[in-house]
Amino acid sequence: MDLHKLIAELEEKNPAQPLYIQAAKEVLETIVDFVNANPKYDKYAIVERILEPERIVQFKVTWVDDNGKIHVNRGFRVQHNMAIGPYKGGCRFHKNVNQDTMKFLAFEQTFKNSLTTLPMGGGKGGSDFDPTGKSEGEVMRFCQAFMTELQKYIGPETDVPAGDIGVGAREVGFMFGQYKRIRNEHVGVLTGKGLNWGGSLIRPEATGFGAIYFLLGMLAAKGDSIKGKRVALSGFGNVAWGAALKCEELGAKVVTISGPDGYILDEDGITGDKIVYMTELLATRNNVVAPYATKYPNAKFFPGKRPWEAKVDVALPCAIQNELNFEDAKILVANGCKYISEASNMGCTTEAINYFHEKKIAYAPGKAANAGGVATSGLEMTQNSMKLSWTREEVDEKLKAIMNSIHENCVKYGTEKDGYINYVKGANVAGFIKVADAMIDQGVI
Ligand code: 8G0
Repeated sequence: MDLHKLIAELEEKNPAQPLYIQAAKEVLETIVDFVNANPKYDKYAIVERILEPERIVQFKVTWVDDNGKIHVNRGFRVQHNMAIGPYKGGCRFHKNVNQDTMKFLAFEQTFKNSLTTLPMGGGKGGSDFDPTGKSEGEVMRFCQAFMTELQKYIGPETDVPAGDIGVGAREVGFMFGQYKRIRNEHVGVLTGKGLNWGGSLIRPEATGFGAIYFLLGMLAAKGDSIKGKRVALSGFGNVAWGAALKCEELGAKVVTISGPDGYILDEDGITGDKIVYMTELLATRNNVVAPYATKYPNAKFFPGKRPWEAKVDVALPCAIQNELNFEDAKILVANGCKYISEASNMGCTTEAINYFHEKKIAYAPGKAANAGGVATSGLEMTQNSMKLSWTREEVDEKLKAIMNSIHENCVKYGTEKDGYINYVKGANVAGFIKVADAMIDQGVI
């Protein structure tokens, strides 16, 4: 493959889509040597084909607020690649969502889902609907209007959405209800469902748990341990919550969480009832973290700042794409941070990642470190197909085994001559191989 030509074409074909270009460029740059060493991929034009989403649907979502005012939002579903299983990926409701966001997330999802070892293709969806401050009735009407369109394109063997930023168990419930009403089928068309109507144990915790299980692999690879490590989390949603629970259980000390309004530094550690309080904060849907410092006066609130200025050993971005930039990376490293396990999707900018690599810091990209979320969704799909429910222990064992296998694959394809593990390269090459080989087997389609 001709890397420069492909990047030039990528930029030309995707004008004004910087996130998609960022995600795709990173993959191209890290798989180029592998692809050029294996001519079959060029023969079947696999790289060119994997760069093009199989289908993008965009639709109008019209809904009425509590005051009778009519609103119009955009809904999206990007069905990126179906080579190894039905499309799978969450739905994000966030004011910044556009086609670029959806394309980059669906592209990353294809590689991530491949890494999980489970049969899932890559997809992503969502809307520019902003749930901040919306009433329950407004959210329900929005979800119903969204699903009225989306249901045309999904199904348990076709495309299985789930939640993501702004979409939790409540929204999945509203969407499931509407799908069931329209199609008259109670099937596993969504994951992240409630426990008594097809959901899986551990799914809410899975992304955070998985990111910590992956971190255990990163630590072990350096002969290090998690005990006593100081950890900075960003965000205060589902992912940060799961990570905080697992850190407490394993003896690491979480000292930060954050929101769009700033970050909290709690030197006493974010444990026990404070982790429960994170879920209460989230449930207010005000999208601010400041009230934590009122409830726990020993903690400090830094308005407008990000948690990466705290002195920590481990950083876990758990919020949103490009939330950790070059300046943040420099401060983290200067303060002695040695491990970054990315729980958000594309949480670090390209410049931040390059800096971590230059300084030989262990950095795991989201598509490896946060794959536990979608992996557990895959386990939910299996339970739905078998019409049974596994215990907490059974799901947790499988999740641990999956995260271990992803770590091993990253080591296999990402270890450099000096022994440094380039997790970005490892994840991209390992994720690529499975999808690419399946595409070759299935012919030119
Ligand atoms: O379960 C899912 O399909 C899902 C939901 C939200 C995010 C992700 C992800 O892998 O980023 C997956």
